[in-house]
Amino acid sequence: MFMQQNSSWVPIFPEQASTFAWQVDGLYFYLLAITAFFTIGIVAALIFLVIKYREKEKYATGAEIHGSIGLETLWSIIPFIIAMTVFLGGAIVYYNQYRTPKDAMEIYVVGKQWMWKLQHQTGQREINELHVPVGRKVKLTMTTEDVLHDFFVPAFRTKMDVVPGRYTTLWFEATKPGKYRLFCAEYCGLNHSGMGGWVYVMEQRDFDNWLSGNVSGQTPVEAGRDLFENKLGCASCHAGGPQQRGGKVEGLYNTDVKLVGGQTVKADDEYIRNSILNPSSQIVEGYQPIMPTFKGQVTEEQLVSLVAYIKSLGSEGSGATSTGSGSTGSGTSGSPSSSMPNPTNPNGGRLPTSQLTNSSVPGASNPNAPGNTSEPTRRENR
Ligand code: HEC
Ligand SMILES: [Cu+2]
Repeated sequence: MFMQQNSSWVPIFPEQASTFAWQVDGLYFYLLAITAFFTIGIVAALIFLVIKYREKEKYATGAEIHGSIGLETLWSIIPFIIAMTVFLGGAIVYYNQYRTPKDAMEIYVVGKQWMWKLQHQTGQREINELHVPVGRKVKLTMTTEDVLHDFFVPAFRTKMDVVPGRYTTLWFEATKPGKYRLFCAEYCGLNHSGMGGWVYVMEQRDFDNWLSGNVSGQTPVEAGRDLFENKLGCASCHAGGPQQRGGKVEGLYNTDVKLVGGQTVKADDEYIRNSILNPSSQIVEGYQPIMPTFKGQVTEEQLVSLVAYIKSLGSEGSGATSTGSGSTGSGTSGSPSSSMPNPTNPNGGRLPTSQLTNSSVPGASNPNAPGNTSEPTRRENR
């Protein structure tokens, strides 16, 4: 069904298959053209002058030249203008590539010596293969279980480091159905060269078929909810009732969190990940530093799921409970991003942190706080 596409208008170049591929190539050829122009110009001038002014008479002295303001200004201004056009082109390409659009469909990527593990929001998992629809913005949220890797699809002209202990993102919009090479572009050990695969760009209808033809299992959101409520027992502290030891995570995503010490941080993927692995590094104002670390108990894929779950609660406001609600994104309708709204509400229905300064009963001042039935009332003992 798929042909490997390696035809291109420049023989050894990979095909252009993303919206910004032509921009990257354009900039690249512009640089090549400037380099070629000056290299050829200088070498030609050199040869010409060497011949023209070759020694004709022994011990002749040359004419003295005392500078020329006009000439010097000119050869300063022209390179300046050329350098600025290169800068502008680079800035435009960079801006387009590294500012992730809001309406992208999200895919989670975990690198590992020596493979790529990918998961769709509808639950389908892939290894060393990625299926995406053509003409849709796709955002990859990436991390690694071990060492540094780098996700690189030459035909899309984009790549991004995949860094231990962090989330990095990369986005693209494929423009042509086909099968394109995927590489790891950061030396990562013995089998680094074999760490690659294929990206399959499909028409939307084929992609929908592909999604529904693959067992989806749990979606990241469902897996995250399961971990949160059952497997890891997060809900015993975070169920959201009064007298809970930890705050509600509903509506947390993308809000500004006030920390002990006066700092404010944005509750993004990175923050949530860090809250689970290093809870004591960022203590939320009004709470005790009693959350245990889950380092070593959760895999990167489970962390991704927990983040996806907390994110899915983001836009639901303070009336939601942590049980039963949340995304039901198990459908395979081919529209995964619409089942996972990206919350943009700056406060997300969350309590303003200024109301949470009473440390013994966080959330008690919220009239909408659902009663906590899953857990008998507990008090801090300190
Ligand atoms: C023993 C009770 C307890 C458990 C269990 C617990 N937490 Fe926490 N958690 C807290 C407390 C208390 C805080 C606030 C203090 C802090 O920032 O460390 C907190 C903070 C957080 C924050 C930052 C919240 C905010 O409002 O900014 C997140 C996210 C979080 N926890 C997620 C989890 C997840 C996910 C789990 C399960 C893997 C979990 N917690 C398990 C008590 C707990
Ligand atoms: Cu690698």
